[in-house]
Amino acid sequence: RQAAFRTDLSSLLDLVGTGKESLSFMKRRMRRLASQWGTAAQRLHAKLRQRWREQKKILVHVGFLTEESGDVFSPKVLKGGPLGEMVQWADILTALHVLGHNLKISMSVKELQGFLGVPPGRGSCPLTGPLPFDLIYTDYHGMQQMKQHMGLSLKRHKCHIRVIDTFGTEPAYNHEDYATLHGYRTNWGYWNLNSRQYMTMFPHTPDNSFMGFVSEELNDTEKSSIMRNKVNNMAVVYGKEASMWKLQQGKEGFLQILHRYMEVHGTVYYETQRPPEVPAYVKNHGLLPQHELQTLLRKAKLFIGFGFPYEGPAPLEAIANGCIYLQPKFHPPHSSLNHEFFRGKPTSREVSSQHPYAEQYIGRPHVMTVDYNNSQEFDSAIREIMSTKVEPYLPYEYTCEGMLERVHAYIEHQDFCTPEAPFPPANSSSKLGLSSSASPGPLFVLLPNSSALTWAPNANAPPAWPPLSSLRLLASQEGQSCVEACQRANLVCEPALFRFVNNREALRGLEVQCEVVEAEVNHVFPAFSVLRRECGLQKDPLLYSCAGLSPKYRRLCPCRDYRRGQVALCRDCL
Ligand code: U2F
Repeated sequence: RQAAFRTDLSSLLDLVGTGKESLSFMKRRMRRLASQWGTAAQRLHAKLRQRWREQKKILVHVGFLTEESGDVFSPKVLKGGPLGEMVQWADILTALHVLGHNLKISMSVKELQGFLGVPPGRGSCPLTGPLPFDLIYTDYHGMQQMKQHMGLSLKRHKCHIRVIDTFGTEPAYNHEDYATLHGYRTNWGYWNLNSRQYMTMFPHTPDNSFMGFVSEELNDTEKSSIMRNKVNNMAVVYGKEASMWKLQQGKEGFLQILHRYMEVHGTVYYETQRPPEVPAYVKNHGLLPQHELQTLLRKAKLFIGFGFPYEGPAPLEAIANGCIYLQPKFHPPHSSLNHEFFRGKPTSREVSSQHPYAEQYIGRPHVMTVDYNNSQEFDSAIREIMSTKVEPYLPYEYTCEGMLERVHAYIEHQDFCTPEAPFPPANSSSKLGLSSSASPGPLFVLLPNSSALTWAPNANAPPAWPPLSSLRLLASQEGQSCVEACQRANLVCEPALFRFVNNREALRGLEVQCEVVEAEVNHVFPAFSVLRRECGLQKDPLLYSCAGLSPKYRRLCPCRDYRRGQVALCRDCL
């Protein structure tokens, strides 16, 4: 069956169910954004020009909202607890519905068992027949539940699973044996998935797929009205829970400086009295419903973060409503090695500020990232913000159309069930060699004015997504990851293309001197050591890692181009 775009959300709203604050929050959000989704659907429909899209059977099992996982989120919805995850799930559900797929939603283990057709009880009766779904979207809690209740059949079906994973999982942590041997085991598990099956909230490591969420998009009339009505000395603090305000105490600090120039507003949850962490001069509105927060942001000039929460949706909403987002730079960066919040998360990613996406992908004039301990720097940032005019801005990838486009592309092109052929094929490498006269053409061609090598696909290359035409091969510096090496060249690391550069031809193309070439299970391979003239290829495709780095090695990096405002997709990816 063909999938037809849907512009009406009523059947989705019926599916979501009732009885919990989290569900009501998600439904309010769906209703509020319904017309934006409708417009986005029409635009994408026109862009895809009647392309055939198969209607997929999709199960969405929201593990963290099940009673069986303790559901700590729902009771906190109206009390300042995390809402980012609910924002994202609401948007994922809406995107899948709008794209026209056949959706089932489960929020309890019982429903999960019902949909999968496994008898109630634990693991004893695994699913015997085929999986009744093409795709299952879940989270880490859901994975655990499926393991308990599907038994061994989970292994057979896991290529159909997508794990929504806010902060991301790096390959070294995902690979069970490797994690166990090398100290990368965490409580979140080591599921041996293809790392692209983990889908994140922001484009963190490209080893994972960037799923994202949406923010409201404004038309030109709304934008100019917002710009006319901005109050230059009005600031809103990022922090709906009183504990987030503690971060500014003790340092006689930046809040005082801010207060010298601006009227400070907050949306901190409270029961009866003002929380002691919130100074008396702050105008606290209490936790607001999303649409009222938007109204407040439309007036405010500054949205200011204190360092926590990390990487939430609110800064994007603020920037989309014409605020400048001011945030602390982290020196040294926070990570699972040095910060409680990230400890035990399956990633070594270094978080350079409260919101690295805002810092790196948006930047000035919309985002200012400064050292809060330097009062002079802070002071001048505030004054600059008050005198700078900015337009509301929303990166395309966070619009409804951008999210639909990306999710559509993943559903069409990501296939983790068909085994990928190694390349070059085991017995034909001599035919494909650079120097071979029998070769239909060189595998790698030097790009003019660049140190990158570009792939000249030849007849023997198997199809890939992203397509080979997007591949640029780079060598990183020692101690540099492929994430960074590609970024430096205005490209992005593409794990799906590692298999094309994990070979001697690639080393030869880069004119690497290798005395030995060995294949090993090591998450920084393919790589080479200049000093020791040693070259290493990757033995286990599950360990292809953009994030990996080692001071001893320069890495072979499969980089690719990307669309402006849609980093998940290359130019020819749609
Ligand atoms: C992040 O979770 P948070 O929920 O703390 O993220 P925020 O950016 O604060 O806000 C999420 C939503 O809360 C809404 C706002 C955002 O869409 O519109 N909101 C509101 O409705 N009323 C208000 O008064 C204030 C905000 C992140 F998303 C999670 O993944 C992390 O677990 C968490 C911890 O780092 O941070």
